[in-house]
Amino acid sequence: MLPNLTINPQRLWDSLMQTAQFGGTAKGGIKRLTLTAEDKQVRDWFVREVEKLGCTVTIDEVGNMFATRPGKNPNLSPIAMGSHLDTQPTGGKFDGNLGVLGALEAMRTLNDMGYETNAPIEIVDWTNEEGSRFAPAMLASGVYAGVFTPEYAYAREDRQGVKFLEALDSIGYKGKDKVGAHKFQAMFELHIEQGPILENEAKVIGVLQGVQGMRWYEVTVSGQDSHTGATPMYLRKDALLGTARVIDRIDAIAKEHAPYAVGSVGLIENRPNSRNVVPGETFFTIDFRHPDDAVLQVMEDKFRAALADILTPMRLSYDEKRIWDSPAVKFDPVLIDCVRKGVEKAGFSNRDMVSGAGHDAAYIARVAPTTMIFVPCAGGISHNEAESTSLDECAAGAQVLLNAVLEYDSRLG
Ligand code: HGY
Ligand code: MN
Ligand code: MN
Repeated sequence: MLPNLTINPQRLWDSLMQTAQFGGTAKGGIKRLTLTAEDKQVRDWFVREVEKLGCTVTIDEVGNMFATRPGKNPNLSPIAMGSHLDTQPTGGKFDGNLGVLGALEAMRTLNDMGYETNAPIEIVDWTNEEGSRFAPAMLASGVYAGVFTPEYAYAREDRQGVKFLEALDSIGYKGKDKVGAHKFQAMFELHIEQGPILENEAKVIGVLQGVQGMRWYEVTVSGQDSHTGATPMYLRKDALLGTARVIDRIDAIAKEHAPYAVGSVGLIENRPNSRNVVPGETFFTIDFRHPDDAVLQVMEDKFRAALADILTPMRLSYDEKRIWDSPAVKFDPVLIDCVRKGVEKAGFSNRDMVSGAGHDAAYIARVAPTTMIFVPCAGGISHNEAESTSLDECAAGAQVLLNAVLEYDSRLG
């Protein structure tokens, strides 16, 4: 019979609020871009906290951190609870943080109760989940899963030209462990939903079935800088105008594949960005997502046709490349069942769902049985400094995470 180990909601909340100061913003969010001084602050804090619990910490060559608590049987591969501590530039307090700190709370509870699991239990902090500073997203869990090489990750540059490896070295978190060498037998990831479904249905827990497919592109449009006063409209090669028309078409493509398709342009650079120069060049990014990879392909084909249809008649040239393709993912049925048992034990309302957002779990599912647990966030708002999730919702997620891990562990004994 599994013990009734109850997490400490206030302690979890206090850790969430305490670490929110690392990169905290005036609007109550967090700006903690990966491999910055703020990321180092929260990593240093995390290492101190897990070492207090008697964990051993190993760090791999792209900065993924593994904090392992011993179990009865050292021959059993660890059961992992992972997520990320990096944030968007205008991120919230809970995206990623709840997954790592919820796992910390679960581990603190095991220690409080002196409970010995069969397998070792570990917490994982995956480097650069957000993909905001260094594209693509989930970069280091992708290296761990063999999707990218360490060299590919090292060479990724932010928009200031700083390379991933330089930044990793600058905060002292380039570990010695070969990426992928540190094995675990399962991973559970707790995360906020980042969308409105759970809140709209007044459900507390999302029992995840998988993650939708995602593709990212980069486009450079080239026209001609010219004088806004002296250049007649019919002679212009206005890269920004062409880009604006493409952006509108991207929105239309997503709406043509409603209700699940989404299409966004989030990053745009306009050059020379001077009020009296017709812009000669733009750089912008596209983010397409859909649960069905075949529909994603149709969206991509339409997008590429639109570039030619719109830009060529405007005498604009362009360079387009797909920089990321993360196919739709299905999670492991055994782990999903452990989450269901964990939810039943805790007695929370719940519903099955697929994640709209990307997560490290999407890549880790390629190399180990993986699943996720969601809790609501207010108004479904995330990637926003106003991101908000209540103490009770955070506690519910951490409790289900602990219950699911103990359910899985009990099947090993
Ligand atoms: O892009 C995503 O879905 C994740 O937040 N990195
Ligand atoms: Mn996240
Ligand atoms: Mn995010």
